[in-house]
Amino acid sequence: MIGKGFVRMATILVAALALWLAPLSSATAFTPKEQYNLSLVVGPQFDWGRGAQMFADLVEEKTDGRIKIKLFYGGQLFKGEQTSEFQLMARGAIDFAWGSTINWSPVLPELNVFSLPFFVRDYERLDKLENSEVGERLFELMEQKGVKPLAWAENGFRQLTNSERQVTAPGDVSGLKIRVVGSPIFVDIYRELGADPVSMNWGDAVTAFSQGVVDGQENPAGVLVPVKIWEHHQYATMWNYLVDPVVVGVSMRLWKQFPADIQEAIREAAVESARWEKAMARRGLDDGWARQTLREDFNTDLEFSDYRAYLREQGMDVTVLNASQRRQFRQALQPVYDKWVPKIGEDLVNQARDVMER
Ligand code: X2X
Repeated sequence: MIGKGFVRMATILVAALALWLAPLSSATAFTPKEQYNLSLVVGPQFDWGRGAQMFADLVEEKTDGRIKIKLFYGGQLFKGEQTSEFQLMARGAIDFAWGSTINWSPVLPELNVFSLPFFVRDYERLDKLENSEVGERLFELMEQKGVKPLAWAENGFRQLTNSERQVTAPGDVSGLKIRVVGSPIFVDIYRELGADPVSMNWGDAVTAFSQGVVDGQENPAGVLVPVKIWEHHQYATMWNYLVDPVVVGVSMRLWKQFPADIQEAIREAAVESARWEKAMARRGLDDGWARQTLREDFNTDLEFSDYRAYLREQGMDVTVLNASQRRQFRQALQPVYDKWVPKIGEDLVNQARDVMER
């Protein structure tokens, strides 16, 4: 039998030890690094880059200067190899990123649900998808693989530009040499249309446009303007053929080290900056939400307020495809569905279809 005196003594000892350790543990549990890095494929003049800067500023403000984030543009942190961004984050070599789902899709094939051609048709359906159980499931998959996603931002619906001719039907793409991102579904899409797709990292792509190594490329309006695509390509086909969301993410290893109040501040900063950046990326391309949000919620000074009009003012020949023209392309691309739906997961694709049509 253990005596009462012993129990009392042991209790006092444990309590004393706990008191002694308590201040120590809260003081040493979290000391921020002097600076955290944030990875970006593009530069500071893109909506995407400006959104990331707003995020960094808001994080610093909301954490009273404890968390400072420095932006690394143009793929510096992944040495230009954009499809390696996700894994570098998972390993903790990259702290934060505003990462394109296309660039992360080689690690997470489910993200190709956004790259199925003519699947996500408009902003309304995209928002439904991101805010649904499909969006949640994609976020869970990212977490499981080592990246904590905080908000959906946007590169945008991708449009085709080229220097040879206006594209309105599948046959028009045939024979064009097109720069595509290093994600295999893009190669399949352009092969199926009879084009000659060349995978290139973004940094090399810009050089390739200026040297005329390729006839065309595909990117959202928010990328076409800062690279002055009209200097290389006269024709733009606005066909919203697939969409490229951007995820504001943080390395899971790092996320777990942050105390709850810092996590909350970072999450709020991500949601707010992503909302602003989405509105920037959608200027003149949606039903009016974008411009209204920029004006009323953010009081943003805009250099221009309509992407399509701006491209036309630069002398581009811009064609917006109608529903029946888009349907022709969709039909021509059925083999891409046959190959890619099983890789993405048939149940996920069906769930996405249901969510978008709700
Ligand atoms: O490389 C591209 O085309 C870009 C900038 O849009 C992406 O990072 C997916």
